[in-house]
Amino acid sequence: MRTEMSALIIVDLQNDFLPGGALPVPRGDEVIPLANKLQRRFELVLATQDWHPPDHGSFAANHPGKNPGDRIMLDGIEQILWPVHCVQNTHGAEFAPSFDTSRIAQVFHKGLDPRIDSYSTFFDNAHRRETGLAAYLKERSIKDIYLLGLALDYCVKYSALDARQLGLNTRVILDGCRGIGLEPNDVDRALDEMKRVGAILLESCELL
Ligand code: VGL
Ligand code: ZN
Repeated sequence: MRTEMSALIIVDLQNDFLPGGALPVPRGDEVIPLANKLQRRFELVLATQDWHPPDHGSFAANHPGKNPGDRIMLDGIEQILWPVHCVQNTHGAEFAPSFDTSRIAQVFHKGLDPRIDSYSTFFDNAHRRETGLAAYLKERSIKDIYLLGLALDYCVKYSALDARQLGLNTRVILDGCRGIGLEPNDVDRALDEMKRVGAILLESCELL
C-alpha cells in the first residue's frame, strides 16, 4: 500500500525577512540550512512568497503620518502597519540566495491586493480570496502538511490556523521557524493558538 503524499510548505524565506532586510525576523537566516536539508525527505515541496504591490495598504509609508507598528482600519479590518517589504519583483521579495529552490514544485504568492493583507498562505486576512494553495492540495488529495519558515507569529501561525480549518493534518517544524516578536509574548501566543486548533508542533529531529 502506498502511503498518501504529504507536502512540505516553506513559508516566505525572502530577503526582506532576513537580518539586513526591510522587515527582519531575528535569526531568520538560521532556518535556511534546515529548509534545504528537509526538502529531501518530502516528495512534494511548495513555497510561498509575500508579494506586495508598491501601493500595498499594509505599508506605513502609504499612510501619511503613520509609522510601522501603528494599527489602522484597512477596508474594514484591523491592520498592523509594516515597513515597505517584499515588493513584487524587487530584491527584497526574492528568495534568500542560500535557499535551495531547485525542488520547489510550485510557489504561491500572497498579499497582492493593495486593500488587504494576507499573513496566511491559504487566504487573505478577511478570508475573501484564496491563494490557490488549498485547491492545489485538494486536487492532489494531500491531507498532511508540514510548515516551516518565517515568521512564526504571523505567516506560519495564520497558515497553520487556516490549514486546520481546512481539515488538513498540520505539523509545524518549530526549529525551522523564527518569530518577529513585535509584542514580547507573540511567539508563545502563536504556539498556544496553533496547539489549541490541533496543529502538531514538533522539532525536525522527530521527523521519520
Ligand atoms: C509577514 C508581516 C508582514 C509574514 C508578512 O509573512 O509573516 N509578516 N507581512
Ligand atoms: Zn507582508
